[in-house]
Amino acid sequence: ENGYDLWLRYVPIKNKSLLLEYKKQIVSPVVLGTSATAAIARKELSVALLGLTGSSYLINSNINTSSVFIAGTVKSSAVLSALVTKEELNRIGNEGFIIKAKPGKTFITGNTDLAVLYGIFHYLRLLQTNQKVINLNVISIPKLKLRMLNHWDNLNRTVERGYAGFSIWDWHRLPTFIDQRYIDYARANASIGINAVALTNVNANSIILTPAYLEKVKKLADVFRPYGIKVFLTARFSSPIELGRLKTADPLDAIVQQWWTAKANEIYSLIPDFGGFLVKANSEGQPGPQDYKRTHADGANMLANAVAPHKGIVIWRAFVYAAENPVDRHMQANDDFVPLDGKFNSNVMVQVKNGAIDFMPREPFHPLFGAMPKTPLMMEFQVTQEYLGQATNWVFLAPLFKEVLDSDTYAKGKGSTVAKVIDGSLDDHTLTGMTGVANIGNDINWTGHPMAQANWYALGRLAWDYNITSDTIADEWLRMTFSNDAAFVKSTKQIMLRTREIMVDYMNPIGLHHIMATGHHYGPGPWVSNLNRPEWNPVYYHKADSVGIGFNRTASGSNAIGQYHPEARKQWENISTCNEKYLLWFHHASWNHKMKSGRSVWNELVYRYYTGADSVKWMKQEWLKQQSKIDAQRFNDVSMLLDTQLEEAKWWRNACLLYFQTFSKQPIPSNYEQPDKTLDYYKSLRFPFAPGN
Ligand code: BDP
Repeated sequence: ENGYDLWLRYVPIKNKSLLLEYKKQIVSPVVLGTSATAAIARKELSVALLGLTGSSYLINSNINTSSVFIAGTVKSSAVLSALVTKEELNRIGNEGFIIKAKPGKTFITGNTDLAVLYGIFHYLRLLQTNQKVINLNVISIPKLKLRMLNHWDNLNRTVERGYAGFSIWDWHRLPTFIDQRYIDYARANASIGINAVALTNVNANSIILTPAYLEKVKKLADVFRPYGIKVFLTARFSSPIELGRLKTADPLDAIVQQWWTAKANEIYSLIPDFGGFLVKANSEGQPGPQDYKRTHADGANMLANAVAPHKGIVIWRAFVYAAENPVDRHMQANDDFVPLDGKFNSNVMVQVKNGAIDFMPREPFHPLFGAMPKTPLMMEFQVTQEYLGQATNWVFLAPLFKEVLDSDTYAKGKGSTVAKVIDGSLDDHTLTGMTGVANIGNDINWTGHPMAQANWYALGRLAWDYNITSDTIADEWLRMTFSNDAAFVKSTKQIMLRTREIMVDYMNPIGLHHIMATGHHYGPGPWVSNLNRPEWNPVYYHKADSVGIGFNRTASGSNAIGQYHPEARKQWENISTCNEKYLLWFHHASWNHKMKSGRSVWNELVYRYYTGADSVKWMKQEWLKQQSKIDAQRFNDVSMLLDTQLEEAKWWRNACLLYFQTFSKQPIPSNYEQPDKTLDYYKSLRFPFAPGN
């Protein structure tokens, strides 16, 4: 197997008694409805049942006397509407679904055909993961409205921070040629509830807004629509100048406003359900309203006005930092955005990265969560592994996502978690959402590393319901993607659940961050100090010197910690009680500062870097035991990548320790295998064609 089928493989069910049970439950299956979505649901069910049971099923569109498996909207049949209460129907909204089963009867229903499709995917997941389906009483409602992927795909098909080949959007052959891959992509997203995609890079190219490209976008939107997926585009703020030949892109200029209104009307005439614009402005050289001395709110509201008549929204990113903020880049988003709380139009969401720096292996939650109660905030996670080993390292991201979502902002007292900020419940917002920067490319297995598919899957599952545990997500995904073999699932799940901590240990232990190499971000570069802007240099972040290491962000330092609510701060502000996972994030600790383990900071770093790298050996050993359990191709792919991962873990370990040792002046204790190369060797490494740059 090459991985193309993702978690939708539908292989024969081996457990004979379960198979018998399933066959009894599924007789003369019916999926009611005449829409394209209902037709997709029928097709999915027939493909899945053939694969899973080995028998071919005709999926009816009408109920007959032998039908015991009935799916459809409540409006489509009295049998279904009798099953649910008015209250339930109100509660489930447009996308939630209900599944009820008792021996010999199964019903799947909701208010829309899309909800029914989601219900069918849920039901198929139960079969794929070999669960009992005789008695079911499921009500499943998405916790977030927008469950999104952001593709950082360029029009020339390179993918910024993409490690799985080139973009799956074949702009050259669109609009006429519809690649089967678009359909398979939409289907995979629908299976996990993803309902929105931004097709283009946030570092936007205005060409996407030209008529020729909008025709292409329309075709993609047409493919995605029956799968419940809305299309968004990234809007380059200077487009009125570049495309409209205007002299300015000032958001308060009436001609500029008219230009955007006309552009929005043009887009909606082609794509009536267009989602709206995603915007990166005044960040890393991108144009924006500040170029005209206007605020982010001025910029966002201008675009929001243009899409509002069509019910579109604007997603405005809070990832901003400028060279003029020398003290601490950590603070700039709050400095810029908190004063704007309450100034954004009602169809604007502000999209915030999970942490204040940049998708590091571990960051404390972003202080904007809990600081803008009047503004709906959208979560931005990075599914593509820019800073987490790119396409060679196996890391399961659900634990990272959940760590952030479960963090308590204390904005309205204990229990004001980040999850409650983004689901709108804390501050009473109806626009809610979560996005992941996609890890998808045209590699045959979609995501480069076969195990990285799990991160796409996890993003979708958690956007639907952030209460699902990492364990459950890994379990489901492994069973569907590889095998239901109990021993395989148990061992491989154990690996998955540990991967993130292992990676933190060999890359960024005890709160280190942003110490990667320049540009491509591949591998370690803690020594880098020669880049133009101070906050691009790793030395700015670790601040190692003869006394110690770490960034003092407490009141005696940059006081970035002051951007958090006092109760939240408590876990970090005192060096002797600080949660050690974040020690060097918030403190400049002396080399001899004593950790809870009894080790000094230096010895703790040594211990973590070595334990992390050694744990990759353990991952490999455990993986090798799975050889007989799965197909040879994917087994071998993962084995080879684990060899690379081990080499890279040692590289991180040796390079970082040798470099930090020049400040600590302390030895790597002799019981550890000593680095076999010099610091100069690590510094001399160059990767001119590293991907994703
Ligand atoms: C950084 C990436 C850069 C992105 C930027 C962003 O290195 O390629 O453009 O974030 O999110 O992580 O805008």
